Amino acid sequence: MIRIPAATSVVLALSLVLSCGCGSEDAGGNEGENAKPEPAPDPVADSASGNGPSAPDGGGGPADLGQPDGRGKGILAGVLDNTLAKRTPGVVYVEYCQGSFELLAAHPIMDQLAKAFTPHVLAVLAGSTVDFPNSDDVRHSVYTKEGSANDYNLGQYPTGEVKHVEHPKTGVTQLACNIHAEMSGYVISLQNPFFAVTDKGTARFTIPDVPSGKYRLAFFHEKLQSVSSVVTVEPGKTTEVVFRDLKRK
Ligand SMILES: [Cu+2]
Repeated sequence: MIRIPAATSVVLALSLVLSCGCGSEDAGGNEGENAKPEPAPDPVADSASGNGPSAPDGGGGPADLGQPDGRGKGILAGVLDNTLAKRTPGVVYVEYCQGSFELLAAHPIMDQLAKAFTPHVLAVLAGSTVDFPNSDDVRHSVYTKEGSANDYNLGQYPTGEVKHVEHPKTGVTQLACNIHAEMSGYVISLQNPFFAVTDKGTARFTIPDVPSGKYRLAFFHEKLQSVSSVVTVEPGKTTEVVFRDLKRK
């Protein structure tokens, strides 16, 4: 309500995406036709990086933001256009999508191998139980850093043991090990299953089967300030989104 400038720029971002989307119906990977997201104004960027992924309730977006329109499903694809994102993965996600979503039957896995959390970044639906095996030949002591969305301390445990941890809250949970200071990992828990971890080397992402409608698309990357963009998913089509001009945290 108070953030009129934010609302204005959301509409601007939306019109950019819409106008570019019309010309790229069959464009696929055509770089020239890509929609360019607007960097989020500071308040949005702050809330995205400060609170992690969350529902945009109270935000200044269009009233139908996050509401599937029931016309079908489409694909969100694109790239975090930044060298740092090519080196380590990030997570691109639909911030809020109305609906209730089933957890995967199999628990997502955050392994420990060669003194590293594997994968480095794991994205899950909030409420998921994550399995933490120790597949390494040394003991580890997993705990979460201060300010994490989900807090836990698994203590020390040896090779072959598995711990199971629920992640009820949405947001960023940063992992560390008491024994190996170099170990670092992230569990990103999200409100809906429309997310993807970016590919190493290219920083590209593809989110399939997104219900058609308008959404706010955001990302998490450990070294980059988060920005978000309003995107439109059309039935049977791919909406290409390029996050440009990204700033270091
Ligand atoms: Cu360790």
